[in-house]
Amino acid sequence: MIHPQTPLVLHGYFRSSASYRVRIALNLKGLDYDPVEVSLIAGEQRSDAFLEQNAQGFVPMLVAGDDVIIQSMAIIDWIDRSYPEPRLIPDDPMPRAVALAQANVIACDIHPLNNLRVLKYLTKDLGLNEQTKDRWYQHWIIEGFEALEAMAGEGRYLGGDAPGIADCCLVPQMYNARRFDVPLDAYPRLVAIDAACMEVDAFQRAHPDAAKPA
Ligand SMILES: N[C@@H](CCC(=O)N[C@@H](CS)C(=O)NCC(=O)O)C(=O)O
Repeated sequence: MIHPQTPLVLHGYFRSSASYRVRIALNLKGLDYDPVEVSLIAGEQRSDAFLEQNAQGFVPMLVAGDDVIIQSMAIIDWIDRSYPEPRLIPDDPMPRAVALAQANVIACDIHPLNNLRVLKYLTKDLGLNEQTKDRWYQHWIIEGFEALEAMAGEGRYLGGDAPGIADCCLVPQMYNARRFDVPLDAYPRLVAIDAACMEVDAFQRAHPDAAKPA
């Protein structure tokens, strides 16, 4: 178990949904951390200093004492193993598989197709206009949300009675969906779960509007 006093520093960007997931997880655990804003717009994730710690050049990156952890799902798993209460990823094999499958619909099958470098490639390298790029963006959310709506259980949260790793992924993805005008009427379970999460202080404090530097 990690020492409770180990300082945690989260390198992220207020609007990055992968960073948003980790902010939620840290807040749900009641952990204090120092946020370091990495401006993706200014390209700070590509600076030599950042690449030295994170060869992939992505946010989020969590620094815990002398350790550097990258990839939001690995970071949430590390947090969950280091600070076990409340659990974000169940221990039992079947609930664990369900939670990770729900989370991965977003983390593996929606988000990577829509992140900044993909959108830049579509517009700058392949010459897509803004309207076509937005259609691309919406398409992958709609396809993923159709599946996730069917996979959502009866609980207040995707995690059941308490928020879990899939809720950490859902709320930022809903934020992105709204930013890109994806109609959400077809996903009443996801809308209700998102609303339930947003009643929880840990989710409210992680919102991009709260994380945005002054
Ligand atoms: N699979 C990674 C994805 C991280 C990712 O895509 N981060 C985006 C922001 S949400 C980023 O840093 N983009 C920088 C870029 O595309 O240059 C994770 O879950 O951490």
